[in-house]
Amino acid sequence: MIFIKGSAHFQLGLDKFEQVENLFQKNPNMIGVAFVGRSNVGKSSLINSFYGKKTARTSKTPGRTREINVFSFNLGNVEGPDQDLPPFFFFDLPGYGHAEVSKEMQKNWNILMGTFFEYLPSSVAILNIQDARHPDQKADQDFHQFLKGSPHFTVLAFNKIDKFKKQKERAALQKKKKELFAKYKWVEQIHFVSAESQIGLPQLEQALVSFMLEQYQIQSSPDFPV
Ligand SMILES: Nc1nc2c(ncn2[C@@H]2O[C@H](COP(=O)(O)OP(=O)(O)OP(=O)(O)O)[C@@H](O)[C@H]2O)c(=O)[nH]1
Ligand SMILES: [Mg+2]
Repeated sequence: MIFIKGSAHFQLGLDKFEQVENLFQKNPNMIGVAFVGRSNVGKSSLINSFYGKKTARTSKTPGRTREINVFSFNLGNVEGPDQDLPPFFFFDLPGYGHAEVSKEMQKNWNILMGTFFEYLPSSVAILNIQDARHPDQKADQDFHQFLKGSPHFTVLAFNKIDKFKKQKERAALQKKKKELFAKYKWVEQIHFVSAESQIGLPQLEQALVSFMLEQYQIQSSPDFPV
């Protein structure tokens, strides 16, 4: 079995759309996962939980991540990183739908994100994270309308599932899962997770690892244009 191994290395932070354009034009074959969702849903916490230590900065204050942070990491087995595989990438995105930011910041965010998704290689999956207690908020719906027709492999994760103490709450979320699958046809999988208690993380990790290895195989094929 292949896992996300060792530590992640912070590569760079992007806060200008020209930097985003430049990165993807120079590296059109980057393989990885973009973590995107409303502010405070736990995007940075989930990245950290894959490494068992602090990599991405997290905070109680929504809007902590203000730029696109790029991390590289290795895949490997229990013995350690597989040196034959290339580095893979996680993109920690600033949260969307944050009401308290200024008009100017919102405009910058729109341009930055617009450029990001326009240039994002199809070898990068989109992991949309939502708060399990408040799924499918207006900002999430807007994001999915924006995503519609995108060629990217898209997965939805409901985070903070540890906050659910009652069976009734879990049942309601199961119902929501069905509803959202029907509504957002481009979503391939829905996971219930907790960055805090680690529930569901091995399954989510394997889904992301499978996607990344598949992309690596596609790019290693002799038919792949270089
Ligand atoms: N109970 C619980 N709290 C969580 C979980 N994941 C994250 N949190 C908390 O939620 C808060 C926000 O987490 P972040 O990881 O900073 O959220 P983010 O989505 O990166 O936020 P922005 O960078 O502002 O967009 C922190 O106080 C975390 O400790 C979880 O699974 N369960
Ligand atoms: Mg963050």
